[in-house]
Amino acid sequence: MEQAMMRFPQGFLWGTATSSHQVEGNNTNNDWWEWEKEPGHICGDHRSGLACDWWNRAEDDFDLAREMGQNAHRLSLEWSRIEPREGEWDDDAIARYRQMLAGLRERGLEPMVTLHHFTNPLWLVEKGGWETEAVVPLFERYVTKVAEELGDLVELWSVLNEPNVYAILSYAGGRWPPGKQNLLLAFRVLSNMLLAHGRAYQAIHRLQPRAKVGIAHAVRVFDPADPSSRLDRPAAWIPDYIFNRLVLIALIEGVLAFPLALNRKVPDLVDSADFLGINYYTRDMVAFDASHPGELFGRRFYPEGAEMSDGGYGEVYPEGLYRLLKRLAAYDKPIYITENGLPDEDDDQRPRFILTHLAAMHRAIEEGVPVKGYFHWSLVDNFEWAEGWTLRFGLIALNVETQERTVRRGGQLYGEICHANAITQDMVRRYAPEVLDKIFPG
Ligand code: IFM
Repeated sequence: MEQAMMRFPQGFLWGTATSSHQVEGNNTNNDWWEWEKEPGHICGDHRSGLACDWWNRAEDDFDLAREMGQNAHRLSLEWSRIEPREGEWDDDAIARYRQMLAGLRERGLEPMVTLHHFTNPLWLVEKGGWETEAVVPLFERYVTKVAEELGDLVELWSVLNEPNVYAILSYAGGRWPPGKQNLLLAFRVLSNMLLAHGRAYQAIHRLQPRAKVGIAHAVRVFDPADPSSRLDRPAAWIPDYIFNRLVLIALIEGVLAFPLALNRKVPDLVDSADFLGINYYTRDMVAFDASHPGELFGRRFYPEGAEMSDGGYGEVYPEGLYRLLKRLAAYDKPIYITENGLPDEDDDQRPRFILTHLAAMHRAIEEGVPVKGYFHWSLVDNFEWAEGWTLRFGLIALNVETQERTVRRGGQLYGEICHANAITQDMVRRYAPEVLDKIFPG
């Protein structure tokens, strides 16, 4: 008897995602490198150091990705390498990126390139970073240079990674450089990033009319603790609006909505996403709480009894991916899942996580949501920002001291799925039999 199968559309992109500072090593010329030096900033005072040594050996991991049957990879370029001093380009760095992108293509991996993933050149920080609109033409100049030099190798651009997360953690939460705690400043930073996105979108299209230019936008589910409560519902609506929707309003309608601005219309931003990339990890329950003004009166927590990933990173909630995809379908844009994954060092959850999230994505696709690709975070364990090396997201485990790699079971499963462009009953039986009935009911 033929076994039941979940097939994915032909030409579907299967990949993983990484970012420059987290994998390259020795990114000494950016704000994170400086930030890491200060005791107390990073868990265990870890440093990114050599990271995964991609500056010297990314190709070894590209080989592993190809062996797993992947046909795409999302990576980011390090602005501080390409433009180490204001207005000066490093030809060797650009050449190395050319080599990496060509290396991906040679292996049949379609690159998706991010131009800003949390780190900034030190010279930019000295000029005020993202706090003033002066950054917008500077970013546009960098993006133009990159598109001129590398555009022949790249068709998919996810210009900014998670501008909402960057603005909040760096300027309101104070946990990331420059460590500020000022919500109004965070909104200003987010506005400037969105303005920069608009200019970058136009600049890339001037040079490459057929390129697909989008974003990697972090989205979360915010559910009211009590759905019937007249206080919990708005308490959950507010973070949904600020975290999820402001960015979408900007990229679709071209409007910086309140509290970013008073509905400022920005022509460069109108319809400035050829696709929507979403980074999905988890959901928050939200209860109204008058004693939490800093969180806009919404106390956030994980549901009791929820399955949590390592270090309390978040609830494992695959249904959230389905729900968000259904919502995003309203924007009528191709969608990529530009990140999805979990920290799970011993890999006891990852196989199940992959299966249940991909099943949720499949359900959305079957119902007509135009999902074109999925990039798991991440290919290999890497430097997890303020959590240092304590959280391990890799399909491949990394021994940071020896640089030795070991493919986890989750990686083996992902490889089988990529090769088959499908999930089979047999895969579920072998990797996570406990969810067989959920994934293939009946
Ligand atoms: O490691 C990060 C990545 O840089 C951005 N998205 C979330 C990942 C896991 O926390």
